Amino acid sequence: MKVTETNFVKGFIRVTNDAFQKGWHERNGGNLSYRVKDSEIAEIKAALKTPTQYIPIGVSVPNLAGEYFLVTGSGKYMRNIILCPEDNIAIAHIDEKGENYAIVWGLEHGGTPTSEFPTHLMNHSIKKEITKGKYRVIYHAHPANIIALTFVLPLNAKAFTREIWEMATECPVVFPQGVGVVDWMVPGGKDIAVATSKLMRQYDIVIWAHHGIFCAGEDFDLTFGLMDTVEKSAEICVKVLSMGGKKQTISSQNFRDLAKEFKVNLQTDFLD
Ligand code: 2HA
Ligand code: ZN
Repeated sequence: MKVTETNFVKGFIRVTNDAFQKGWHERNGGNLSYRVKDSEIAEIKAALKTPTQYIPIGVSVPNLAGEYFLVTGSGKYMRNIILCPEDNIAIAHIDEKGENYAIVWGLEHGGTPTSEFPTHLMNHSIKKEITKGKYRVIYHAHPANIIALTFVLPLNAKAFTREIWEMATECPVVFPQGVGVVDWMVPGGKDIAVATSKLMRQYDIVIWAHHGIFCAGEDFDLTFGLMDTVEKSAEICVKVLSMGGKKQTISSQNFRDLAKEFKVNLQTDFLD
C-alpha cells in the first residue's frame, strides 16, 4: 500500500490542514507526531527504506526503541503538507537504544524531523509509559489567544487552569487534570523537552509561555479537539478581559457539582 493512502497518514494530514486553517500555524510554526502502530507499519513495510544512517535524537527514550513515528519536517509549512506530504513529513525509526533515529520514508528532498523532536519523543515516552501505550499523538501549535494570556496571567498551573476552566463549562470535563505551564525557555532542545515531559506526567496540555502549547492524546480527533477546546476557552478569556473582566463566573462549588454529575476526577487543588 502507498504510505499516503493509509488511514493514519490521511488522519495526520487532515489535522495539519485543519490546524493551518484555524490560524495556529504561521510560516513553519508548530509540529505534529504520531507513534505508528505495528499493524500500520505492516501495511507499508514494502514502501519503507532500510535505515542506513542513524542520527542522535539529543535525548534518551529507551521505551521507544524500535518504534516508528510519523512527524512533520523541520522548517516545513503546515499548509504545504496536504499538497505534497512526501516532501514535508517523514517516518522516523528509533534505534534499539532509543537514542538515535533514521528516516525511512518522506522528506524526499532532504531535511530532518521538527526541531521539537526531542520534546515530542520525551512526551511520547512518558505518555506511552503512563497510559500503557494508549496515547499516540503529540501536537504543538501557536494559537494566538493562549499565547496572549501568557502575558497577563500568572505563569502557573493553578492560575491558568482555573481561568481556562471558568471560560467554558465543557473544559473541566474535557481536561479534568488541568493544564501545566512552562516558563519561557529556549525552544528546540533537551532542557525544554525535560521540563515539558515532567509536566506531561500530570497533564495532557502544557503551555509554553510566550510561545504556544503542547497537547497529548490517544488519537488525532482527541488531540486536535483538546487544542481546539483550550484555545476556544482562551479566546473567550481574552474577550472577557478586553470587556473589563468578569462580573460573574462559575464557582468552586459549581465545579464540584459538575464533576459529580459527569463523574470526572477533577483536580481539586485548583478549586478554592
Ligand atoms: O516548528 O514551532 O517551536 C517550529 C516551532 C518551534
Ligand atoms: Zn513552536
